[in-house]
Amino acid sequence: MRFDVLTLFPEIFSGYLSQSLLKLAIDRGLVRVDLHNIRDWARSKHRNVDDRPFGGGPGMVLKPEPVVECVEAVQSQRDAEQPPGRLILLTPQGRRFDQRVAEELAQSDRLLLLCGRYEGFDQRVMDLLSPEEVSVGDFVLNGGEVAAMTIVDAVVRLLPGVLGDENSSIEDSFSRGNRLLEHAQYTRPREYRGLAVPDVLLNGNHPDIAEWRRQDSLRRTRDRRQDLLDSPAEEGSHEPPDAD
Ligand code: 6GU
Repeated sequence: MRFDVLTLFPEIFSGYLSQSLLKLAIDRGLVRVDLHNIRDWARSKHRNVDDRPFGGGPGMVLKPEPVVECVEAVQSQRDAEQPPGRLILLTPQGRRFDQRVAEELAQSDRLLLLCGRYEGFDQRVMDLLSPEEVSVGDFVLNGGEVAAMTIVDAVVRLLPGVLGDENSSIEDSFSRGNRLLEHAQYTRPREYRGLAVPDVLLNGNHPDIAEWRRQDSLRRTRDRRQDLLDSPAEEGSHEPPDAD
């Protein structure tokens, strides 16, 4: 899968790309991430990419020309038979990103992630390019870069071969097949500062362990995220366990 990240601050991604699971996936040829600096498409001598809003008001607006031309140039980097990829614009005005959206995006061969800054994009960027607008939550970030990293991170771990089998993402919380929060986990020592690991996890009785974990997941979900239990089951997902 190929990601193209269009941003005024490609350096923000550099550390992330050279670390972690993503680095492994890139090295193994499963993922490619290309960074593009929108400023490279600025025309003026001073390479301005933003300007004051018509009508007045605080902050600066990203000019349409460098953004549109950067997107078009990146979209044209492909073989004739390849589709141009899904264009996603990161904005707090967008469709809310969640695990379902991550699973949907993971089906794509190529995503272009367009990161904004300042007070946003000139409306003609959206009018001309018709991007899908995506938000990572109901709060305001200083720019789309952290949101784009969030999306890359969540999507990459869903790609076949990226996680080892032992860390399969299929049972992750919030995925189509699981609307429960994760159960508690313990490791050694068996007792720490007077807190003991539950006996059931120590006796090797795997049906009992599975049942304890199921109940713990359900208990946590009820306490913390009742909304996950209230929302109707999705096509193809398992029913939540009985609430007893
Ligand atoms: Cl995608 N961008 C910005 N700037 N703020 C956000 C966001 C995106 N999602 C939530 N807040």
